[in-house]
Amino acid sequence: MALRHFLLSLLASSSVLAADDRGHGNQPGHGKPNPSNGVVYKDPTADVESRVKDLLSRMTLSDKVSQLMQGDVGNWMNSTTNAFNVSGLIDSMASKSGSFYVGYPVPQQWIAENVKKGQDYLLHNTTLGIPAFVQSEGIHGFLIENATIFNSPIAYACSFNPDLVEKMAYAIAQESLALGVNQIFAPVVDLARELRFGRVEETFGEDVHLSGEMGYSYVKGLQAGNVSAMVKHFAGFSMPEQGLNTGPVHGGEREMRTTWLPPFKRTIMDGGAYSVMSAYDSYDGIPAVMDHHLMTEILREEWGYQYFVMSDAGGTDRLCNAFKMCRSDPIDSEAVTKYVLPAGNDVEMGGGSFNFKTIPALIESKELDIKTVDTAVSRVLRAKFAMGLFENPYLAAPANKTSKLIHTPEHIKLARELDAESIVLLENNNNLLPLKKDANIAVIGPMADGFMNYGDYVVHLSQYRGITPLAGIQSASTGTVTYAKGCERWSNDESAIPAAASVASAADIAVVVVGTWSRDQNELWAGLNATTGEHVDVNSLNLVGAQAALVRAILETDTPTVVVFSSGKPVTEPWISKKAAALVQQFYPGEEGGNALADVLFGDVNPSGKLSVGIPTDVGSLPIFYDYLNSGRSLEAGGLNETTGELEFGHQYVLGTPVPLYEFGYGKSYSTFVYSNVTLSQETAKKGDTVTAKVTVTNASGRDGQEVVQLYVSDLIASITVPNKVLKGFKKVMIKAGESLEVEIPVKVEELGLWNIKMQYVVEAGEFEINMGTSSANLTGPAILTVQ
Ligand SMILES: *[C@@H]1O[C@H](CO)[C@@H](O)[C@H](O)[C@H]1NC(C)=O
Ligand SMILES: *[C@@H]1O[C@H](CO)[C@@H](O)[C@H](O)[C@H]1NC(C)=O
Ligand SMILES: *[C@@H]1O[C@H](CO)[C@@H](O)[C@H](O)[C@H]1NC(C)=O
Ligand SMILES: *[C@@H]1O[C@H](CO)[C@@H](O)[C@H](O)[C@H]1NC(C)=O
Ligand SMILES: *[C@@H]1O[C@H](CO)[C@@H](O)[C@H](O)[C@H]1NC(C)=O
Ligand SMILES: *[C@@H]1O[C@H](CO)[C@@H](O)[C@H](O)[C@H]1NC(C)=O
Ligand SMILES: *[C@@H]1O[C@H](CO)[C@@H](O)[C@H](O)[C@H]1NC(C)=O
Ligand SMILES: *[C@@H]1O[C@H](CO)[C@@H](O)[C@H](O)[C@H]1NC(C)=O
Ligand SMILES: *[C@@H]1O[C@H](CO)[C@@H](O)[C@H](O)[C@H]1NC(C)=O
Ligand SMILES: *[C@@H]1O[C@H](CO)[C@@H](O)[C@H](O)[C@H]1NC(C)=O
Ligand SMILES: CC(=O)N[C@H]1CO[C@H](CO)[C@@H](O)[C@@H]1O
Repeated sequence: MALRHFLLSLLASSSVLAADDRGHGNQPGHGKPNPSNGVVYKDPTADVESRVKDLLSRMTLSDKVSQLMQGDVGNWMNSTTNAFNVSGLIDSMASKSGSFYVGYPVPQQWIAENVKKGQDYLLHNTTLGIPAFVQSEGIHGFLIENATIFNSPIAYACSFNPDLVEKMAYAIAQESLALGVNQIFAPVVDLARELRFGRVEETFGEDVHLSGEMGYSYVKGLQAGNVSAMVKHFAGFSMPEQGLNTGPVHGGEREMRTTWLPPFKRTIMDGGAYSVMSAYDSYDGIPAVMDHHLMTEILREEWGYQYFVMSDAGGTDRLCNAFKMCRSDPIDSEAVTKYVLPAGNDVEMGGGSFNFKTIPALIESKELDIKTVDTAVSRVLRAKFAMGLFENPYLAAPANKTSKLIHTPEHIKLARELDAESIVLLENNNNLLPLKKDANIAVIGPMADGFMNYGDYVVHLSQYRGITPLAGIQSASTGTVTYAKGCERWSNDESAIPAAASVASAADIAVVVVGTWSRDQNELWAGLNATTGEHVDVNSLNLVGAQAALVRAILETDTPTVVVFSSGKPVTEPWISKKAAALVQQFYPGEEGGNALADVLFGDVNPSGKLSVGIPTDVGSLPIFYDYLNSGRSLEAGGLNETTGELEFGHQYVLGTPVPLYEFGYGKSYSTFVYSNVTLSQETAKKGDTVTAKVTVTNASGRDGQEVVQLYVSDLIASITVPNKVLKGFKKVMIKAGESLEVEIPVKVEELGLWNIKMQYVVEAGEFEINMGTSSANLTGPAILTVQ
């Protein structure tokens, strides 16, 4: 066996022969998969490392390279006719058999059938029978027609409910697996720290801790359902220069370690994720896809991550065509491979030049060490063995069972529950909300009807399926519900506004739904208008087109008005906060969004969402995250005096404020929660201790409600500049009307550290302030913890 392996490697490593010999081990074979008799890698009782080693020793160089490039079901499935192209299958599997992508907007069974054809071929028609990762998207629902669409990550992060997120991910796994998909490109644990960036909606918001908890829960849920997670985008991706997609990110090692990496570490290491996707950007001048320090020194050597990293679509080519680090016309594939593979990016996604095809030539010319290739391949195989893919490669359900697995009543119910818990009540003057069911309601606005305002990463034509705000309100109301669009979301045309105002005037209550919009995975790239989503960045956070005029006109009627922001990121129209009777933030909904909104508006659900991202008064105040470093956010605000109409000049800013209009963690309830002071289980502690902080929360209202109790820590004196405060724990609790609850949140002292001037992680002795409360700016305390 060793000799055969040696000879085959020699053959495959000759660049001339390699072309003819591509995929030797994956060439059509004859016969069934070998029973495991004596073959270690086929023996499920053997340990993973032995199986990896054994299999690797049997692989030719081209077998190995084939594990490192992503294939695509489009090579054997015609996505308009479902015609099977057998030579396309054989061809594709010869060079790209480790994984293949199936995120096409086609009928469900086309995917199931063609996944089966791919896995069948690998198992029965190749010598080694290595099953593939079958990959698709799923940040808020599996990307296939009629699968359950949950609300966007920026939204469900507002639920502060990790249990529901875990259930959602488990549901996504069940729906994916029903068609044989075993790997999903999610979760996204980038942080929304640059709100102009189009992909804010794909994140869990601005906060390090919340993002880590959401990512962790997502991975736990997905992988419990036997689908592997691919955590993205590693790392530091989402604060691009000028907010422009894939633009350079500025920052240093300390910021990387303090802010960007902790959510990844929590999600990847504690969550046990089987794969990671590298990011498109460069951070401090180093493209993530070739960042040896990040992917090898930190991810592998410091954290101990055992599995693989895959580039994003076309991400490797960017070294030449975006970063100008190699010749781009034609792409210098050898240069790309030499940058990427030794740095620790093991697998190349499609969408680019498949630069890894040059691996054999680079081995031959000794520019690349075979050990580097073996390491990368081992990581891929390790993930496959660890998740049980060899034992259970056919995960798809029979066609006549998929409807019991996909878009089930339980999943639809979960989507509604999660959505309702994610809605954030921003204002509720004179307790206008909840509305009476028999009120006559005028529903107004372009986001209220006619399409579903989903965020990006939904399958083509999804917008026509789901419960709109109008439909949700209609089905909950016992009164008369009228509707006027008022304007198109993309238009300046104000001509329909007066008619909408008349409709509002005739009703008891007006509900105006305005905001931003994105597009599905096809339309987004087809040049259609949108204001958020991947590669859709803005330099203003104001309402677009005639929407602001529409809101103004409705607010000028005598009808009490609820404004709903249906959006993928904060909208900055502070005047609406002052003038509207109530203001509700519903970040991009799921398919039950209209019902969830109605649940909250009519009080069937008491709102409990808290902002996963702060809302500034204006785009000019960015960044708006609450955990700014000490010395930040000096305040001497100026602005328009609303009483006198005069300008009042300040300095920070001259005519504005750096303070968010609504801070991270903010959100009202129909209940009123009163916090007692904070106590600690111990007031002095050592590094290894876990201290429990306790606060009593009283529901001083006649209505049961859920509250997200938040705990923030401030390091009072530190050897470097640290954040003024950071969220270190939260707990969502139900408190019955009139009752009090003692809420305990553990704080691990080892998590109170910082990256010191020598770039070492240390917990410094001294005093830490612990505050608990209802938002990042409304806290009780402090309790002082002295770390010895
Ligand atoms: C799919 O089939 C149609 C109809 O035969 C053909 O026009 C189209 O080019 C095919 N698509 C691909 C990607 O081969
Ligand atoms: C089938 O696949 C082969 C090999 O990839 C390709 O050359 C051919 O154009 C494909 N045929 C069709 C009809 O798409
Ligand atoms: C999706 O749902 C629609 C409407 O219920 C139905 O017409 C269509 O056949 C479904 N498609 C699949 C693939 O289930
Ligand atoms: C795979 O092998 C079987 C026989 O074992 C054969 O019938 C089948 O045609 C092969 N499939 C392909 C795509 O070559
Ligand atoms: C996951 O796979 C294991 C092992 O094959 C199996 O026992 C379990 O039932 C599977 N769970 C789901 C949800 O598919
Ligand atoms: C489902 O299909 C399988 C064949 O794939 C068949 O044996 C089974 O009886 C079918 N079940 C139902 C409920 O139709
Ligand atoms: C925006 O896109 C829609 C299609 O979704 C189109 O009907 C409309 O004309 C476009 N408007 C502008 C101004 O681009
Ligand atoms: C606005 O001006 C009035 C009258 O000078 C003053 O009493 C009030 O404090 C000002 N308001 C603010 C917010 O500065
Ligand atoms: C702080 O939150 C409580 C509810 O817990 C609320 O009653 C109070 O008005 C808030 N204070 C401020 C300044 O927002
Ligand atoms: C905190 O609460 C305890 C128990 O209710 C009380 O004894 C103590 O005085 C409170 N401390 C402060 C500073 O309010
Ligand atoms: C209806 C009800 O239970 N109301 C109670 C709400 O909570 C306050 C404060 O604890 C009590 O005083 C009310 O009786």
